[in-house]
Amino acid sequence: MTLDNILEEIKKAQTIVILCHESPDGDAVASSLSVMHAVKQLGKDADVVIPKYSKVFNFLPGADKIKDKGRYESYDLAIAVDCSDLKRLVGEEEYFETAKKTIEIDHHSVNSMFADYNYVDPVAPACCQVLIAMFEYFGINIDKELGTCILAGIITDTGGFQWGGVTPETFEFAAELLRKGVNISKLCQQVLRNKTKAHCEFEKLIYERIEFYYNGKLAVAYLTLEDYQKISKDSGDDEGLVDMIRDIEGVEVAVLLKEKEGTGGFKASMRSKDQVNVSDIGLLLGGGGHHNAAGCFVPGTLEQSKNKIVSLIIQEMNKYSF
Ligand SMILES: [Mn+2]
Repeated sequence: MTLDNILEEIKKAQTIVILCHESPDGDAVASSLSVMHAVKQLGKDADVVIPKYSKVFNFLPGADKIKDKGRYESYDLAIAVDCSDLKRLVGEEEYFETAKKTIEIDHHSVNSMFADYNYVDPVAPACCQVLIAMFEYFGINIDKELGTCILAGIITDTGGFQWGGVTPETFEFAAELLRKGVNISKLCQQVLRNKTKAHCEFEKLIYERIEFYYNGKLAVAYLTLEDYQKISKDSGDDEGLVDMIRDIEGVEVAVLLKEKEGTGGFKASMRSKDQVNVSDIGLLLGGGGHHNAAGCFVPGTLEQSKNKIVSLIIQEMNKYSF
């Protein structure tokens, strides 16, 4: 069984590196730290390598150990978490390709299964929920520190138990973590509610710019390089902005286009409320994600990118009856 292989590889390895996807969200950072805490119990000192992440996650137990570079040229074992595709993995060339063995642990349903051992649960709402099952199998003690990381990941990806994909197990796990002393209201405050001033500035701009299509069911806004220069370039300040567009009454699909320096195009973050599968749209443009949350890169000027994504989404929306 895959989990037996994974445990064996962890036990065999002298050096381990843990990696996650680019622009890491709470689930990616928390999954990385959770694996670090867990393998520590197995007697291994793993390196979590994340060159750029939001300072919002600095409160997570073990975040002070995050490295922007690995300690070794080549690791015995590389573990990728919360990442469905090698292209999105940070440190792919330096650490993943050069590792003797590789493991992927994830919850994205469209998944390229790129490692030697892939443990993927496509119905889990967060990678951290996949980890719980794995840790239980390994006999890892989920203490308050590890539990805080795990719950932070679950809270991030479910928007605090709000989005589709939350299962009865999610609440059972959460209840168990609360019994261990994890402070859920503090975690929600830190991971979900807390906004930087720059984030609020971005919000203001977006509210001014929202354009509606398809009878108000599709809403689109954008941020340009000029906006980032004026407001903030800190990663994390522009996280979660697309959700406020989705929250508007009548909106079924929300898109936020963020201009990316040096790429000649925009990253499109997409959210849907219910039926529309935005992951399908992401895939058409070489991106991906989940049914209700996905992303992709759209080359071109603002007008070109906007027209491209709007027409693709409208084509997709025509398949549904609202
Ligand atoms: Mn995730």
